[in-house]
Amino acid sequence: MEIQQLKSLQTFLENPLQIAVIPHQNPDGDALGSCLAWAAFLTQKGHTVSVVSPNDYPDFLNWMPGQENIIRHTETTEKAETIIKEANLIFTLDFNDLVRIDELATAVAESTAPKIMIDHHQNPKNYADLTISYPNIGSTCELVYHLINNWQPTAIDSAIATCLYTGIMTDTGSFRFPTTTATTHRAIAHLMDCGAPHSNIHQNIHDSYTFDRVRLLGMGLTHLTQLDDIPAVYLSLSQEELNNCNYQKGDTEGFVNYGLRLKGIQLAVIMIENQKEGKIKMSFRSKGSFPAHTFAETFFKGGGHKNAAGGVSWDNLEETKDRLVSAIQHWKDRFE
Ligand SMILES: [Mn+2]
Repeated sequence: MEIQQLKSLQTFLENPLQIAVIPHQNPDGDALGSCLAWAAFLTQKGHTVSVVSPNDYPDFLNWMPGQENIIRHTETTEKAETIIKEANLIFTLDFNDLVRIDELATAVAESTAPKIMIDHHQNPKNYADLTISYPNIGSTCELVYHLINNWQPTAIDSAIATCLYTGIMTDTGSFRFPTTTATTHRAIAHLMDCGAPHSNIHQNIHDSYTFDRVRLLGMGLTHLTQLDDIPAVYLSLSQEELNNCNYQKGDTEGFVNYGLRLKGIQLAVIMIENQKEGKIKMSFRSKGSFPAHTFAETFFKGGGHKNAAGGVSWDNLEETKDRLVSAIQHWKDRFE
C-alpha cells in the first residue's frame, strides 16, 4: 500500500535531528508498538530519538523491545519536558487530538518544532505540520509498517517486526475485527519473515493474567446485564471490587469484549469506577453498524472508532447505569 505523504515526510528527515515520539495517554499495544518501531527506524536513519509517554503502561506491555528507554511524563516530568523542549521534530502517534496526551499537551503546544501526526482515528485535529491520517487502516502499527516498507523494507529487523506485530494484533482483536484486511495479513506475514515471534507475543499479551486479574474478571462478569429486547449488555466494577482484587493498571483491559461473546449482542459496555478521580470510565464495543463512537460522543463525552470507543461519566455508578440504559433505549432503532 502506497502512503501519499511519504515524500513530504522524508523531507522533514533529511538531516540528523533530535526527535521526540509521543503515544497517547494510557498507551495500548498499538500506541507503544508504533512509537517503539518508529523510534527504532528513525534511530537506524541516524536520528537521536526518545519516546515520551504521558504516563505508565500495563505490565503486559513491559517486555516490548525498546520499552526500557521510554520516558514517562508522570514519573520524570522535568526530563520529559526537556526532551520535548529540545526536540527539533515531534511525532505524535496513535491519536489525533492533543487532549489525548493530558498534561504533556502544554509542552507540545509550546514547542516550535514541526509536528507530524501518524494516526488512524477519525476526524484529526489540525495541530500538525504534516498529518498522516488513515482512518480506514486498523492500527497505527499497520500504517507505520507501510511507511517503513515503502521507504526501506530492509530496515525491518526483529525488534521493529515484534513491535509492529504486537500493535496490529492488539488493535484488530487478534485479526478478527472488520478492519482486518488481506493487506493486514500480508503485512503480518512479512513481519513474521522479519522475525516477529508470534507465539511469544500472543502469550505475553494474552496469557499473562495474574490470579487477582482473573478474580476481577469474574466479579465484572457477575454484573453482566442484558437489556430487554435490545441486543446490548453492560457490566461494571466498583472501586471496592477493584481494591479487593489489588487492581493494577491495565487489569480491566479487554473485559468489555466478553459482553460481545454473547450470541447476537451488538453493543457491550463496561463501567469502571475511579473514586479518586470521582468518575466512571466507560468503554464501548460494538459489532456491525452500531456506531459506538457516536454513541459515546453523544451521551458520555467520548469518542473513538465505530466498533470501539471510550467515554466518561461524572455521576456515580448507579446513576451512570441508569443513564446508560436510557441512552441505549433512546437509540434502540440504531441496532440492526
Ligand atoms: Mn490504535
